[in-house]
Amino acid sequence: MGKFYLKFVQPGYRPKNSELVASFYLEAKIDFKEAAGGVASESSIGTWTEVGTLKEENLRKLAAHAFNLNVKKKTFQVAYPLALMEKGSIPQFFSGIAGNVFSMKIIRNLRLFDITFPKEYVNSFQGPAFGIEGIRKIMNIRNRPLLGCIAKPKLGLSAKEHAQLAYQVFSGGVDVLKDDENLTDLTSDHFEKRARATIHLAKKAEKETGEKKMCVLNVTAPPPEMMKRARLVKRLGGKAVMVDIVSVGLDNVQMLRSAKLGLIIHGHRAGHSMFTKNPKHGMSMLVLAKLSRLAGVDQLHTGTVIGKMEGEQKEVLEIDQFLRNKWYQMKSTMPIASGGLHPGMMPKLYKIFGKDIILNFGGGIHGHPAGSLAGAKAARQALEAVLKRKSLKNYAKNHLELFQAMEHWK
Ligand code: RUB
Ligand code: CA
Repeated sequence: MGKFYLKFVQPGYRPKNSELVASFYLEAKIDFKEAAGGVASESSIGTWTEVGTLKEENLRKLAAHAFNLNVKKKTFQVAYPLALMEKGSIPQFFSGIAGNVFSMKIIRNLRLFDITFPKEYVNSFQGPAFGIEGIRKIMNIRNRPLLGCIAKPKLGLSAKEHAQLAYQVFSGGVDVLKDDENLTDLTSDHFEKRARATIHLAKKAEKETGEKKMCVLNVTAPPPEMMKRARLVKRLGGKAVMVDIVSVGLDNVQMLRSAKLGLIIHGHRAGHSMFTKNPKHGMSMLVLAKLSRLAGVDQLHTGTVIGKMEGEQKEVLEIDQFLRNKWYQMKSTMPIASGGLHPGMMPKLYKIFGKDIILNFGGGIHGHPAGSLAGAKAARQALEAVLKRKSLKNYAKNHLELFQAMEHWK
């Protein structure tokens, strides 16, 4: 078995521009080199033994090559010829490169921590329909982060209460109000009722404030229902839908994108830590972010650095930078920092993330001692202070809601 796998190892291999190059961390139960070859074999054209049906010519043309082996660091790379890949297909990517290899007995731990895709492969995907530029145009916000809010409690509000909450935070200065990840179509809060009422009140808030307001409605559901709900949002004049990318799968995100509904796709990543959290096994959030951008996500949750969720600064910034950077023909994706944030954190958030970000507050708005409207005002005041280069402490002297927030979350 191991000897056959060595056919897939070429330590000094120089990958071609047309190849995908995956970077792995590997803890093997057998010789490292043989195991690395095993990963290259099983994720490309090989199996555990020689088979007469595999012609030498095909082996030469289609075999993936393990190279750049570092036994001490337990890392290696695999170059995959483009001919192994179905262009424009996220499912086929998972079935090959992120497939059976994670189940092999010869492996104790295996992590796909990065991947580079060739131009032809990237350009075969639709990618985001809007990207950062498109979102800024729709929202008419040029030079600052977008201020987002998650309706809270995450479940338990009626559709009417949810819409009224949206109206309050929009009036207070929030740009984007989103459903939470498990809020779909519930007996206590029907999707259609929520969508109608929330979009209606968002339009009212737009007229009153002169600002654009975005409701992000969660269409996460089995695919036909997901599509039905997205079409409803479009008919109602909505701007965006949210989808839980791990729950529905990136193939269904591709389907949503292919429908060309003219809606911004907001990607919530609930559940990603099942395979991204263990640093020795699974797939990194960076790889998931690359795949999400290919699939067509316009806005993606990537971590806060200082909030309540996992994600070190180096990792989060690397992901965010990737999402904003040029990538062949692909539009950008706007990162979202969300989870455990409150207005007092605004200076740090702006310093870490800059302006191309959605700063998203749930508890940090609705937990304000004077209520959600005051919470929204406090968050907007904090953002204003930062943009005017004033300290929150000074700004709070003339801004009651910010003052109250800072007293509350010391
Ligand atoms: C945050 C929240 C989101 C998290 C998800 O609410 O509801 O689901 O942002 O995490 P709150 P991530 O502001 O009350 O903490 O964005 O890291 O995927
Ligand atoms: Ca949530």
